[in-house]
Amino acid sequence: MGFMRKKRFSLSFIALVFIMVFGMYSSSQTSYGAYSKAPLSPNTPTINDDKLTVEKITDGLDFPTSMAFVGPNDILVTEKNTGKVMRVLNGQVQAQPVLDVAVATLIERGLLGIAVSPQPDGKTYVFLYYTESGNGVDGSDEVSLVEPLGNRLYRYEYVDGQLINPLLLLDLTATPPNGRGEHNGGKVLIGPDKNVYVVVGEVGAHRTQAQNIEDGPPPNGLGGVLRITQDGQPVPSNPIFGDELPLNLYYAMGIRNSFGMDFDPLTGNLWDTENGPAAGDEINLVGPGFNSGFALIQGYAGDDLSATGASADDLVMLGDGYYDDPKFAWTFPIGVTALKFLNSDKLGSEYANNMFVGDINNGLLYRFTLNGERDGISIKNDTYAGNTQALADNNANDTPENRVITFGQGFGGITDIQVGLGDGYPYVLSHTGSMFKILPAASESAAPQIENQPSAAAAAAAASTNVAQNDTQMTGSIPAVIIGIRDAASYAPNPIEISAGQTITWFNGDAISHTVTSGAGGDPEEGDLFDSDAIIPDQYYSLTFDNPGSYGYYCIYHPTMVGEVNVVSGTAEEDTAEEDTAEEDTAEEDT
Ligand SMILES: [Ca+2]
Ligand SMILES: [Ca+2]
Ligand SMILES: [Ca+2]
Repeated sequence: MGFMRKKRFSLSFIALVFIMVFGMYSSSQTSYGAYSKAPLSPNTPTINDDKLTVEKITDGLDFPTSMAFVGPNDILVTEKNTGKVMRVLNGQVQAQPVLDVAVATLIERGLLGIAVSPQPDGKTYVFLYYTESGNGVDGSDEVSLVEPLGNRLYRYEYVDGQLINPLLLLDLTATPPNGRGEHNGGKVLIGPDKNVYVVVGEVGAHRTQAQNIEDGPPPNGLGGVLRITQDGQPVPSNPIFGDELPLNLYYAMGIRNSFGMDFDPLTGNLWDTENGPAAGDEINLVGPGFNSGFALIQGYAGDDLSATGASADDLVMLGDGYYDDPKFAWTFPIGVTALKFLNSDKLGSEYANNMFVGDINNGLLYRFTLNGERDGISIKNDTYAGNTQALADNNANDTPENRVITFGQGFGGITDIQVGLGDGYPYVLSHTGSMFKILPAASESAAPQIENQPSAAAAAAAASTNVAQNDTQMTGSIPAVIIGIRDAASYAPNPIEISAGQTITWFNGDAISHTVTSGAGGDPEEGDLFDSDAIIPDQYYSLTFDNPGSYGYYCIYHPTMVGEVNVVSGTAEEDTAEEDTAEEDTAEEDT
């Protein structure tokens, strides 16, 4: 999973860097599908509880990654690629940024994390984590190969609507052995102990003892949750893994990458989400000394999803390190992101202190309930609909199981979830630039109307237009259905036999996003002829085939899903011998 704007451009760029500089490393895990993100639903996002509704706060942000409240209806938002901290005040994105830093932007690099900490003396500290540009220019790593300065944590003071007096607290390498700008982590939290917690991934395949490589170099600060004081010092009581820098900064290690963590408001326990490669997205209970198992174990150790044959005994245990299995795992990738406990009962007592989790591939919002001891996840209670029995193993090992834990959908890929200061409602941030709030359907919103927000009537009209577009797409079109991860039975019918000039419309009937992408996984020409990008659940994708031939296709998220379209000469049309043999109908992108 990840954050990339222009998939093909960046991928070819990365490939070039790879060949020039890093030829000794394998690229076998490079699948550009890992960077595809869910679009917004053509209609409004929805919650699977009729008592609740979704209100749009704004759609005026540019790839927002994290947010933090500085007051009621007053939110600071980080933008990944501009390096700007924007202020959303009463639903209005303020014209001038609160801060504008220079960021490296390739793939998952950028301005990634923010945390706010009011001080006893009345000051407000704001902590920012970002990949700092090497030459003061945003995106120079993508455009002109300028090496970033590092993944850095700064402390600022928030004074009169500006962030001033930057103090560098942490300086981690952003240079990836594999040449890709991935796995920089980024979430920042203030703990119940007032210390600063930041999560960082393995930054493009660094391999040290923090990635459980026994004979590897010592940990270099990557691949874990780091904990420091608000002045940037090691926490005095911290020799969890060891007492020398940078080992004494680690609170947890063995983490491939993460886009979400939060403290349980009832117990003070830290929880995180972690991203598997092709399998094994996780939710973890992160105690001091937690070793999540990467790069030897991802998902449940017993499942051996990484096919290493490793057990917990094979991991590198420094100091008081310990291994624990995830408390929940997905066998199929969803691109898990934000994690937040709802520390209010404003949605109803059944949701108080539930854990909410987002994803980037599907635009889904998940809800989890904890067990009585709050040291595990328990999906047995009667507030879930559907087959909870299939989730008694706390393992979503087939896509339909995802429906049980899905709380809402249509948000576009989710990058952050926070609870409103003052109103106690969950706020959801989407890479698409939108911010939403979830609230009781009958309740009046405290936020004032936004001038540039379409009226309810206009929104309804837009929705009906979308329906009409879909109907038009369907007219005269050959219907097909995306079933799920079922090898050659993933798409039905399969193969599809049509005549040149005919259009196929695929409907995604599964619980998660899939794609219709030409070629096959690992094929260097994958996606060259056509690529739907993420088709979210219950949405359509149409494609007209003008030229005869046999076209293999697959899902970039789940390359075992394969299908074929066989196009025979139509009576009405000649083969036009165009270079492109397929023409995409991108109606759903118009919204
Ligand atoms: Ca900037
Ligand atoms: Ca793990
Ligand atoms: Ca299961």
